[in-house]
Amino acid sequence: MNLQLPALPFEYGALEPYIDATTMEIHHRGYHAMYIDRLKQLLADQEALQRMNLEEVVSDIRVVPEEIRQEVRNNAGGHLNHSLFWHCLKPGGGGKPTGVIADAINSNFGDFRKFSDLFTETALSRFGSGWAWLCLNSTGRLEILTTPNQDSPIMLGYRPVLGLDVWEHAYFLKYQNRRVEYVEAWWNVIDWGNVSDLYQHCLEMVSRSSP
Ligand code: MN3
Repeated sequence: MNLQLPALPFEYGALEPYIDATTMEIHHRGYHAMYIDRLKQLLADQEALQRMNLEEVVSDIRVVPEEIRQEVRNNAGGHLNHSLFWHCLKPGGGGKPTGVIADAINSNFGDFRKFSDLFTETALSRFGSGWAWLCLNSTGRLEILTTPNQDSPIMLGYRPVLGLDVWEHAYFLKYQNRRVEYVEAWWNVIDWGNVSDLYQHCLEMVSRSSP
C-alpha cells in the first residue's frame, strides 16, 4: 500500500494567479499529509489491510473493521482524492483537451462547452465540502458526479480521471466564499495530457474486467 505524500512536479507558486502558493502549500503539506499520517496510524496493526492496495480497500470498505471504518473511509479517500487532484494540475494547463479524452468528452457530452458547463454546475451544486469528478462508469462511459466529504468515486464503482476539490480549504484564502471564481480559475490549470493518459489506462482496465 502506497502511503507516501506524492511530490508535486512544480513549485507551490507555479499555478499563480489561479491557485495561490500559500493555499497550495497548506493543501499539500498540511491537509494531504495529515490524511496520510492518520491513515498510517489507523492501519498500523491491520496487517491484512496493509497487504491490499488502497483502491481495493476503498472499493469494498466493509473489509475494514467497523470501529475504524469511517475514519479509514475519510482518510483513505482524502489520500486518493488529493493524489488525483495534483496529478490533474499543471502550470500553463487548461484550454481544450486533446487526445483520446477530447473525443470521449465530445461523444459523451456533445461538445467541450456543454461538458465544462455541466461540470462547473455540478461543482457548484455540492453543498458543503466535497468533490466534483469526471469518471468512467463500469461500462466505460464518462459521467460527471459529485461526492461529499472525502468519499471517493471508487467507493461507488467508478474510475475517476479528473477531480476538483471544492472544500473551502482549497480556495478560501484567495477566493473567500466565491467558489464560482475558484472553479473558473481551475479550468486554466488542468493537465489534459495526464487526464487523457489516465482515461486511456482506465478504459483498458474496464475492458479487461468486463466478460
Ligand atoms: Mn483538499
